[in-house]
Amino acid sequence: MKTKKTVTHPLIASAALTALLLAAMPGWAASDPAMNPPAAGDPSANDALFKRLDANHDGFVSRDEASKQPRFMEAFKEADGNRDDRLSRDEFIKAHSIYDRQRAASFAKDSLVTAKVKAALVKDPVVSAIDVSVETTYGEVLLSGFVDNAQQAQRAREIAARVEGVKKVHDNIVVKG
Ligand SMILES: [Ca+2]
Ligand SMILES: [Ca+2]
Repeated sequence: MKTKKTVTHPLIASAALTALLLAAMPGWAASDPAMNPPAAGDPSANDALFKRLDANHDGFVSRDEASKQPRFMEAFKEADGNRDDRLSRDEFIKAHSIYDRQRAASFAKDSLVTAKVKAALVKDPVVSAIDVSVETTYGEVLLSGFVDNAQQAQRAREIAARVEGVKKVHDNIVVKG
């Protein structure tokens, strides 16, 4: 697959591609407030998240309302003590702290996966010399950067996919024209 001449301004092309990719994968938008909610330890932060999720302002966060927060449902179920499928203010405090704990555990796992993928890429003779950056979110790896040919990109994807803990590989690698 040739990309020659289509990429006249690699940086612009890359930015456009990144924007496209972010649109396709909302989970990757690091600046999205839903992905970076305030921490549970701070009561006013807990209040702010509650207000944001309680869309109909009835003083409860319903299952439907909670689904607006990515990966919140596990904490929702655990914190819904009276099993009425909605979180009261008190239940929400518990849910928020469970959610924070899970996020912290995921971040730790993700940094480990990132380190392992980088190490695997460095060891490979085909891709060691190229500049590919690695980001991991909930076990999903995003590779980005520039390579000289499609084989290098393919190889980087294969190596990343084989690393333990990698659930999925997203490819944002641009083949230089
Ligand atoms: Ca509500
Ligand atoms: Ca409840």
